[in-house]
Amino acid sequence: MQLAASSAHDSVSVEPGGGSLSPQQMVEIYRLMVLSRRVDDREILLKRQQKIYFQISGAGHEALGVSAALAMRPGYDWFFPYYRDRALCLALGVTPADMFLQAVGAATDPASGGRQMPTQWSSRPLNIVSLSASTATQLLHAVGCAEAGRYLSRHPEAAVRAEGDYRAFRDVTFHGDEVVYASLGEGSTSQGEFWEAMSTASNKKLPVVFCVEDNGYAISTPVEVNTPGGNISRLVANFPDFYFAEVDGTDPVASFQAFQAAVAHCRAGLGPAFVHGHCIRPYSHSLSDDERLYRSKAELKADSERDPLLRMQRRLLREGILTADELTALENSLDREVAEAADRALEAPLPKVEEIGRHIYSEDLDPTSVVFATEQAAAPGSVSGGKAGRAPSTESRTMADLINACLFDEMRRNPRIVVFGEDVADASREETLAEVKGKGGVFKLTAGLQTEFGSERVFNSPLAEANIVGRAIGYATRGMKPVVEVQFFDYIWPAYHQIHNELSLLRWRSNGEWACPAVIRVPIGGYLTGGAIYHSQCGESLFTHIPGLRVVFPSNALDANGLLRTAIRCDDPVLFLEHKRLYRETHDRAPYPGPEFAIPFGKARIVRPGAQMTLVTYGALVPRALQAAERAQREHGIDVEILDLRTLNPYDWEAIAESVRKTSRVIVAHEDMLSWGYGAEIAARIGDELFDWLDAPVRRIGAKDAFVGYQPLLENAVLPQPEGILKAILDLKAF
Ligand SMILES: Cc1ncc(C[n+]2csc(CCOP(=O)(O)OP(=O)(O)O)c2C)c(N)n1
Repeated sequence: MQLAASSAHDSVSVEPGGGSLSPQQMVEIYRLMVLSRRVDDREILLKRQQKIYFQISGAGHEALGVSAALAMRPGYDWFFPYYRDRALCLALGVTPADMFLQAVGAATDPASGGRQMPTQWSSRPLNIVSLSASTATQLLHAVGCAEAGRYLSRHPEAAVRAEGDYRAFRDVTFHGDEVVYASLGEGSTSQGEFWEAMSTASNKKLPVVFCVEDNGYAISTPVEVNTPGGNISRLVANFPDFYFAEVDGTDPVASFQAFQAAVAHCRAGLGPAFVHGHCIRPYSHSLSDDERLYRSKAELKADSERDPLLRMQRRLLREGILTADELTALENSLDREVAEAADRALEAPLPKVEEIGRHIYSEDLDPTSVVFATEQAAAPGSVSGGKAGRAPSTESRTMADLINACLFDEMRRNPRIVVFGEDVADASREETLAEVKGKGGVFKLTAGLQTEFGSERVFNSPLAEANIVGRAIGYATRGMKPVVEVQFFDYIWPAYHQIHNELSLLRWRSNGEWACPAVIRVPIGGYLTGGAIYHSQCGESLFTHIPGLRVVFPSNALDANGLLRTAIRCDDPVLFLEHKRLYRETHDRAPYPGPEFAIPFGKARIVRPGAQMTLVTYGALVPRALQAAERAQREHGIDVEILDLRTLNPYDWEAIAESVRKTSRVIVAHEDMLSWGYGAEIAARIGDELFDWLDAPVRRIGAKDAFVGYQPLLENAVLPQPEGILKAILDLKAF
């Protein structure tokens, strides 16, 4: 194994030998390495005894983990490790007892309270951010975390907690030179998020140490299948401003020297670092895997000769740092420590089943609460908001205007807000702003924000949706308030993984220790005449199906303003869906309602009171339903009540129930496809809970289970139209 560090831009020679490490440090490294292996071995025993439920080991990775931890500062630097980083976590200060509490799924498991598998580390005091089982997602969080640290050090005023601020404005800490660690296996470098994270870290010269722990396999898939040419260092070598080191990751001294240099490079603000450590995987992928099924005997033997524990043991003896007796004594004492910690964990209290719903949402701030009921208190029309400032104005403004105005207001109010996404800046090349008006989003919703608040708070992301959401999560874990934009709902899918498995879950999976109350604004929907398949999509039920995520879908300018304000001040992650067709309509305009105007979530609006039938809807179907209801009244004398849900999670069940009890007939209508759509849930619940009140079956209206075609005839045929809604009203009345 070569010991020479290689670098395209910056290089370091990693010499064999103890270097700057004292004998005591060498012993401490060995102690931590053995401790890590012993915890693994004990867990394997417990798993075989069926006392724990899952085991995946850090065996073979100990030298890398311990040396990375020793080169960094626990509780000062930030850590986004992966499941093999047991030794890293032990060296940072996680105890064997904590690990066994994870393994048994105890209520007192500090990482997750029994919610996550063991090795999904988390420690708030140590700045180890709770990780999921998804490979490589955490790298983008690390990037966002590093950006937030830099932002806070340049804007210390943002760290000050203003009087009266909600819990959403968390206490933040920063030092100005903190470094962020992010690790992964070599197989996971195939994930797009790895490349997205490397790109942004390089572009912004962020202090992130990426550590690839290369054990040669991703479960049964050898390195050359994942990595063209078989060596990830060669592929990343041209990323600018990186410090690169490729080391024998079974040698803690070489690894420590590489990490020391990497951390120094990052701390000095010179850019990110990439440490590629070649290590081994002596215990199969996990206890569910048997590597003898796909690895040759010769290969396994060669690996075992590189076992980092054996090599370190030999070295300590060879260099006279420990005698054989001292080694044995050390190992025996670790055995006792580990056995005692495991025994204690087996006695630990188990999680309470009735608490399964805790920490899905914030327990500190309820977005349905009266705190946000400032609709009445506002003075509509008193000021204009937005770029123009707060000059008196009573003119009606579009939904686009009032969303923009809300962003201006909130950014003025809260220095922790950052806005990023594709094309949201006025101009990435700031110098051109002297002569151009600026872009400010493809729909101009963020126009003027960069000019007003500067390029550190409003900036363009790369064209990569997972990058946007992943970085937002990283920002939010530091207490920042990212309000990001995904340019079109049709292209949210690369970010779906981040939204589903990370954004919405962080609070629950960490048992309330971490949260990421970010806002994702997304233009959505059709009725565009020519929008076709890829600019007309809905699909909100795929997001309302995710616990932990608030989903908002306003139908008019005033609601959009008030709901966006609540979204931004809320302590939960929010998906804020903005219907493109409604952005500049004439019928849904309103005067600017002032900078404190907010609407609580989960409060439907009665758009049209009626006595004979209820029509539950939202978004662009609100004006279409209204058209149909007016005709039903005028031409057929049917009095339809229309409820605009405004927010889809939470939704206003009470308002629905009250209306249905009054009318006994109900239609649920939405623009998204009918089958498995949002209306199915509402209809099912009405059938379940209000059956006795119904005089007719619950009807649903939605798009055909097809795609929106480019030719307007094809669009009209697929999306629900007022005529179709009217027909449903007549049919239901006749039932
Ligand atoms: C996004 C995602 N896809 C698949 C998996 C299932 N899985 C878990 S670990 C793993 C292999 C990872 O290999 P590597 O990155 O080389 O790390 P190693 O386990 O070898 O340390 C796979 C495929 C997952 N957890 N996440």
